[in-house]
Amino acid sequence: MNWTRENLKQLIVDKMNGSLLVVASNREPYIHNSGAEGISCIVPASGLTMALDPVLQACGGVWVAHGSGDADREVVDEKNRVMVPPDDPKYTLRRLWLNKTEETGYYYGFSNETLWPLCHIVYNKPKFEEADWLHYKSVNEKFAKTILDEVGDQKAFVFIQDYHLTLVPKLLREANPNIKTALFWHIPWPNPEAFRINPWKEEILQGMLGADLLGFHIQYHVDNFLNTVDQTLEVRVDKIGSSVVAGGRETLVRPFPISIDYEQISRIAASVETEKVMARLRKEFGVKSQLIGVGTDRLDYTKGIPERMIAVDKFLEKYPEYIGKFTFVQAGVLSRIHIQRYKDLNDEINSLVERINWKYATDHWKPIVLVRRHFSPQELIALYRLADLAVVSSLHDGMNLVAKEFVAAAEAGKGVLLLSRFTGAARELTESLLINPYAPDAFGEAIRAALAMSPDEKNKRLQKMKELVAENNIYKWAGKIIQALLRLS
Ligand code: GDG
Repeated sequence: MNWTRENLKQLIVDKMNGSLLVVASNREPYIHNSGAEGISCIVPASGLTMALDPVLQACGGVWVAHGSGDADREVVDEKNRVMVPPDDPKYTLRRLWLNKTEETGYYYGFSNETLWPLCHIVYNKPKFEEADWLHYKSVNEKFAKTILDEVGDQKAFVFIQDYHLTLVPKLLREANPNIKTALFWHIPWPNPEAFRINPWKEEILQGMLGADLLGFHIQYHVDNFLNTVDQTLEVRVDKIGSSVVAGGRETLVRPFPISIDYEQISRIAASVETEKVMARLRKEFGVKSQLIGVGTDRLDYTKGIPERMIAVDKFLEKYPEYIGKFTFVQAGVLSRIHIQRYKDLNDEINSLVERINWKYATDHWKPIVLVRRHFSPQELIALYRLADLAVVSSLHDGMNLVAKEFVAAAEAGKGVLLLSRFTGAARELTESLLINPYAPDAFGEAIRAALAMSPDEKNKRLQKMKELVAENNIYKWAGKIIQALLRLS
């Protein structure tokens, strides 16, 4: 079956029998901010939003999330609801509010200084502060209450996102056992040895096991999760059936590799408008060189951005004939900047870029252009389209959507993907140049290999990956999860 927005919609209309679909996530899919020209609305840079917004647009329903924009309160009704997308309303966004203390403890603290480093094995020690944990618990309760309010006495499926909301499935089950819930884990699940240091591991696992279905990107994360549960809780783990049985209830645990809207991205990529945006971006970046490398990420220490800069240095050192001919454009939106580790990363990237640019720059050229601003989806596509190579060098990543977006957008015969082996995407995109970001010399060689590759070889590799991503698109991901959830009801 070829999954499209249309047949996903059909599946939901046919099978949901009037049940409500609720998505819950920390981050909202649309943020309203006020500026000099009044209120504007942006789509935040997150894999999750890129993935789920098309799904809700296709099927309607409610998205419950933290309202984080400074004009968010101004556009909602008395129940904190607003219809989105603003220019073509398709579904309800229900916002909930967090005060500064809650946000600090739950979001910056427990979610991003505890669970994020705990699950990404990148040698950054997690923090375990009891005060953060208490805020995390109370914010999870707030989410559960808001979801229950939206559901009322309707039949509902609730699709919960990620590590911010691990306690919500159990809270929903206790309050309303008729609701069917799935939780999708967007980041890696580490091995039991890594997870066992978490002082609240039992409560987190029990919270998650309140769901009927737990999804991870790849089988490896499923196996790690089942092993973690096996070693932590007194429950029955069925490794063959891939489920956990506790208190007479079963939670299925399955891999669902997330993806992108291939069709939409490739259509925008081939448009005349994108060509104009490409020319504008070249000008903005001041890039005159023939060959362009591109990286686009949230500035996060898991994404291997310094490692990428060092690889560019190694490459130019070994192949000086590319001096003046190759420019690497790193686009990165600042992320989680209230956390010291992220500030340090930002400083580290600045000083690396400064050092490398000083080493090689000529009067009219520098090797690395760092652009720290938010790009529109079309600008991102234009950026991919400009690239002779794109680098995804995560030290550890659940999936990595940038890799798949690049595959969809890139020009066949021109673009080459360098992809870290430590991403979920590496399991599917095997025609990329797989790299180990921890090995700078070999990484530098891979840049050279990409640039020296024949157009024919580039074309073959990219076409194979395009076919794969076109088939395994975001609608398939959502459709498979929803089908699995519906089968349980
Ligand atoms: C988590 C997991 C998993 C980036 N800059 C801009 C922008 N982006 C978009 C990209 C892409 C998304 O943000 C980033 O997605 P990733 O998947 O690469 O990474 P995370 O944000 O860490 O996502 C990850 C994902 O969840 C989904 O499950 O793949 O492993 O860590 O879509 O294009 N978007 C816009 N402007 C930017 O400047 N509009």
